[in-house]
Amino acid sequence: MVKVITYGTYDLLHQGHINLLRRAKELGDYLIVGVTSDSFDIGRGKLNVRNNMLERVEAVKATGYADEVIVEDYQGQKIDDIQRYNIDIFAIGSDWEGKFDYLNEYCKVVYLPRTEGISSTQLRAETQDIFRIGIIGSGRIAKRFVPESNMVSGANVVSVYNPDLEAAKDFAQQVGIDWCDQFDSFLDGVDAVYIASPHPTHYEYAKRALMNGKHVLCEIPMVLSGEEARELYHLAEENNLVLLEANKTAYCPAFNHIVTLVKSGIVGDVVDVRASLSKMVAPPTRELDPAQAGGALNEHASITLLPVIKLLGRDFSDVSFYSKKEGGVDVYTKMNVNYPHATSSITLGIGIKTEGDLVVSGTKGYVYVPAPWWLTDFFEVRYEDQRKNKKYFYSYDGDGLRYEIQEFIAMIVSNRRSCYKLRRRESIAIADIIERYNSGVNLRLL
Ligand code: C2G
Repeated sequence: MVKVITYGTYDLLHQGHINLLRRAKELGDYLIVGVTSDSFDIGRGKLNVRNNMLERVEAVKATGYADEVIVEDYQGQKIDDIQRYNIDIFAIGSDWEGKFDYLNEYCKVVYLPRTEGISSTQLRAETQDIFRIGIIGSGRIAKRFVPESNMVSGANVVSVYNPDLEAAKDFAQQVGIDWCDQFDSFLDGVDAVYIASPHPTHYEYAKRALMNGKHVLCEIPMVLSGEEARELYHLAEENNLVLLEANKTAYCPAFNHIVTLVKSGIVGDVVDVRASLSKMVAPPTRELDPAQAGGALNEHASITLLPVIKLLGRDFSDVSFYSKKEGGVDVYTKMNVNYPHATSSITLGIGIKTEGDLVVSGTKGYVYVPAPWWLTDFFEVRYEDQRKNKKYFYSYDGDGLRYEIQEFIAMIVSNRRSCYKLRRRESIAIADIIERYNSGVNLRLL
């Protein structure tokens, strides 16, 4: 019996897939089809897959060509499968010509002709609503947003707003979009906005955009007070709009996995979370400008509080801060967030350098994420008995903004107002802590 194996995502199953499966089946007597798992696809940068794994498996089964369907979940699995199932022929479409020659060592490799003129990418584009996004502010992060949004189907950045027309123009010409210095006409031309302006302006822009029926993706810190955060989420809810805080670590696959592993008890009960983030800056820069809500805490608390709030919750008992200030902003802040059964400490610096790692300590073991932990692509779960340690590797593609843009568009498309990766109440709790700091509650200066 000649056994054949082939693999694919089979999203929005189409005639090209069907032809491929038929040809693969004709190569032998028994066809095994490997369908990629959702997490494997995310890991290899396929963020736009529409059908979930079960739907894709069902679609492949319904073609009638597969004698057996298996799930492909990790890099290198093809070699394991070929040996495990005693495969004679590995078949794949000609778009992969040459890429799987390394499998010749294990079985015969056949590249089958690809069906021209049809693809999942094309089908997704044809059926995808396109959302026109306008960027507010044209600084450093805004520049990264444009290429990252090109990786997400459904997101189309069309214009930039900046009250400083020259700055808007410069930016627009660099990235090839329109510009505007009139906020109302800017809003008229978009379906959604990405707010990347100085921190103290976020609230007003978000409010005006929501009141004008626009979805909002807002850079961190979304706002500087809990009350403002509550008000904006309420406004979004009332107007049936998406408001998402662009806390990019929250949406990256490796960080999500840390949260689910810890929540499922892999390190026992969590008793301590320790996160650090330091990025040295040199003047002139907004991080050192008190008028622009500069300082280490305003700049970095949103990211570093994320693992604390996600893993220990919002019911903290007390928060204290220790800061070293220079020129009216904190260049170093140490923050302790304590809970009845756990503690956490956060070290932030823009004028003090330290190791930027994350450690989540529990009664059975701990999770260690090396610097820069907030761009999570690797972490290790460690135990007293080192033989039980486990390392996890992920890809963190590009500048990482694509994950939050993807989440934002998915929420708009599926009419979801809440995102489990960063709950509204978690974002509010973070804003509450930032507010405490800025009003000097439990703050000691060094
Ligand atoms: N295919 C085809 N004709 C098309 C489109 C796709 O013959 N018009 C083939 C592909 O070449 C592949 C199979 O259909 O053999 C599945 O394609 P995808 O769903 O796009 O999956 P892919 O990303 O190619 O995954 O481990 C996964 C594999 O590497 C392939």
